Amino acid sequence: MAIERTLSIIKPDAVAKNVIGQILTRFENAGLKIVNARLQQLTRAEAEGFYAVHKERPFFNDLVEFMISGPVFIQVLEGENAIAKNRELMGATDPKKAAPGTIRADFAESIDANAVHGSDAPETAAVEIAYFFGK
Ligand code: RTP
Ligand code: MG
Repeated sequence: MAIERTLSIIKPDAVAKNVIGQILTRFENAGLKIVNARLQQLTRAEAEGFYAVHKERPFFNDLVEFMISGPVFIQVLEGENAIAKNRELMGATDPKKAAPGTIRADFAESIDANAVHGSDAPETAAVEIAYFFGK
């Protein structure tokens, strides 16, 4: 199995709920290592750049507004199959459809305020890690 790195973001709703630690514990218990991290208030330009792939989607403006509504906790997770493992821990985008015990099932409010982001493929993981942490 490959050792991968993935970008994870604890979104403003979960930071406001004071559950950064509980979410990081889930990553750690699943064998993912936090190899870089910081708490940051995103600017509008940073949020728009990060979600540029969704620029034409109807939810883009709401998504950007939400992502700048408060600080986010951004981290790089490393481990075996880190990208898929993180997506599994997160659960489905819509918390109503997320499997019981997943981060979104337990901490997310709605499809908009859904607690966490995780890269969805090796290519996007590399781009997203470089976007926030450089090479
Ligand atoms: P993420 O990128 O944040 O890890 O989430 P994801 O892969 O599960 O979902 P994606 O399709 O990449 O969408 C990015 C974020 O946009 C918001 N969204 N809203 N209202 C809607 O229909 C809708 N669809 C997506 C969510 O916050 C989602 O996480
Ligand atoms: Mg996505």
